[in-house]
Amino acid sequence: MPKALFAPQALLPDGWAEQVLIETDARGMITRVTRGAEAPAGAEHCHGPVLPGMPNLHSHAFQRAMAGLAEVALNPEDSFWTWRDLMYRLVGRLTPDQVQAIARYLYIDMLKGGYTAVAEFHYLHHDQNGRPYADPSEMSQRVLAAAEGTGIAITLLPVMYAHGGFGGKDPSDGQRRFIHTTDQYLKLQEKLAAFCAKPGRRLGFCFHSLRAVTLDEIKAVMASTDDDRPVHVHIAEQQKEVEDCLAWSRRRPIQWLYDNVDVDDRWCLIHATHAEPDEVAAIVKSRAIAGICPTTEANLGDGLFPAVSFVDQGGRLGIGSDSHVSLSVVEELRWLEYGQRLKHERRNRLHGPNTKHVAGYLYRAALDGGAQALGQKMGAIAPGHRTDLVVLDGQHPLLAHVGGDDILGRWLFAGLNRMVKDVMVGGQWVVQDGRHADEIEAGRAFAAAVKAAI
Ligand code: NGQ
Ligand code: ZN
Repeated sequence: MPKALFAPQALLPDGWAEQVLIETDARGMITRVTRGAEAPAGAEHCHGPVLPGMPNLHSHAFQRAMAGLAEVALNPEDSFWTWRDLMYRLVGRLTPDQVQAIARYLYIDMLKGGYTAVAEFHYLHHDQNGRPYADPSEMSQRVLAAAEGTGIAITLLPVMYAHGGFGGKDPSDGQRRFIHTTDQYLKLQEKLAAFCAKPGRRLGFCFHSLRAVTLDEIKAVMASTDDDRPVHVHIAEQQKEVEDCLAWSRRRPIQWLYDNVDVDDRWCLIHATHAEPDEVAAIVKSRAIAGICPTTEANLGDGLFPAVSFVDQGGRLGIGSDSHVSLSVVEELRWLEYGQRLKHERRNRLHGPNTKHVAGYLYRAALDGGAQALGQKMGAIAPGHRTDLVVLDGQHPLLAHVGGDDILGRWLFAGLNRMVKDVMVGGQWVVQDGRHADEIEAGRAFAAAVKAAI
């Protein structure tokens, strides 16, 4: 049904506005936005500041099952790689039912944290023995079903994963559930294209990392279609990955990618943590998105992306919750800025040419970068965009007497998820008064799935 929504304050593409009327069509797309309007009879009133909902550009849904359980110093050398061993143990056991239950509850928590769309970087494809399911798209279907049931929009990124190290090394046993030949991968893409051709869904290409695919494989996948599907890849997250890439090719991972592949604005480089100045400049020039996952990068001891110089040059970025140790827009954006403050020993590091307001810059940049990375028309309260909205708690004392970007400053630097009151995706309310209609039942199913799996 078409809707008329009335907001006391709303963040529009050209700034904050008051008394805003947002009209939508039956498909949940915004048709008209009027500032300084009167609320027409029958309009739904939003009881607080209204923002575009945030895209989450990087998720491995199943990892929510182990979030917080790997924080035990079992080995003095604990690192990303020992965490990965623990993660592979979980991977070895999960069933399709469990993956769906875990993803469903995860996506509800994402909605409650202010995310209205997710890019699911999905590589758990096969059964426990590494054999494709009777329907090879089984696991992908489970992830799509989980998203649909919760109301979150999704860009599904089925992952091409063929090798266990640079130069086409054989995969390890722990990776058996991820592996495709190029032909198998392209068949999976073809099948999923039909399922993703509906509102709230998008399909993209995805290479797990340069460790997992060869140049020929990248080229074959990229040549398989001329549409503008988004393309995601993990890159340069850990020093060991950089060292291994140098040993193999005498190039660093980002350097190698730009030397060999035509990277453009369809691409999203996940992490890009260890980027040298020439690599930072190459990413900026290509207009690719840097997909930063601050809480996971901190949790895994990755290092800090050179965000200050990237942003100063006009680089585009977005945020992802990745391993899901946090499901909060607040925490990702706050730690993106705080990492740079701690590194540079200065305040207010990330801002743009049009705003010196850090929270205002971060929120807008992550909206634009996230929408580009997911390849969906969202991230703005403007005609032609999906009606994905977050309504903050207009009664919260911290939000009283502040306006404009100070609203974002309060929320992102002094607030918490609790300030998210209502959330709408595609014209439907999915969170109201801080709750999702299915959260209790989905929480029980999650707990049962995790109990059986770990
Ligand atoms: C992943 N996760 O694929 O889930 C990776 C770890 C790898 C993060 N990098 C595994 N956060 O990179 O090989
Ligand atoms: Zn990842």
